[in-house]
Amino acid sequence: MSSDIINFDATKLAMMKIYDWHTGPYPARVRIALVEKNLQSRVQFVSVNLWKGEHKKAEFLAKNYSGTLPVLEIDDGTFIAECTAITEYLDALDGAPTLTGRTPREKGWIHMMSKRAELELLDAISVYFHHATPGLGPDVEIYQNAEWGFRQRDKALKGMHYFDAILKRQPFVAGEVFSMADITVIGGLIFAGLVELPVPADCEALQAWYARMQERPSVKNRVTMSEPPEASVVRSH
Ligand code: GTS
Repeated sequence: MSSDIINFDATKLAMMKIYDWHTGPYPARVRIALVEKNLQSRVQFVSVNLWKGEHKKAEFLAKNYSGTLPVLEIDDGTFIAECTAITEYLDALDGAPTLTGRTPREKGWIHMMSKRAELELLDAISVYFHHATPGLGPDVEIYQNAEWGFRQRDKALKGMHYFDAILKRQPFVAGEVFSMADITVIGGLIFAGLVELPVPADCEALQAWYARMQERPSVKNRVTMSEPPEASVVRSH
């Protein structure tokens, strides 16, 4: 271990900003990563109201072309979007990555499992939400294709069975240790809860793993750590 890592002092890091929506499953992934890395004191959250479509306004699109949350702003003015990219950035800050792998093999495997969790679970549920339910409302959902949405819901249910099979044989999604891949599956199950898509009863390993994940402070406190004061009364996605 290099002396730089031993001497790493998070309080010396310049403050970062995270454009966030406190109940959103994707921004939750970054908040979980922040707490796992003990970097939460270095971040100021800026709330972008998804329900009012603030993420589709020109001012926000200038920060993230894709019009999605979360976005990380670092002190040189760079905006980093995409949960995976933000997590990789945060994990690299102390030179001692714990979430995205240390060796080339670990890095490749964790990235693959996280991407798979997006493709087979989280993104599929997001498509279901935006296409086959009222989503964020008519002002934001300008194109909907319900058939596509229901197909993605079914894909997500299949994805839950895939991750159940993985978790039957190992404690965490990418193997023996907690990683970004677990965070992505957690995001998927948070979104599943919001759209009332329960984990099937026969996915016992996935259910048991999720119950264990909820005990981690990073997961437990993910909403309250960034919610704007007016939001604590009514909590909705
Ligand atoms: N691939 C992106 C990532 O990984 O960051 C997806 C981000 C994403 O879809 N974020 C949601 C969003 O901005 C936030 S939330 O659904 O979790 O609250 N959705 C708004 C929209 O209109 O797509």
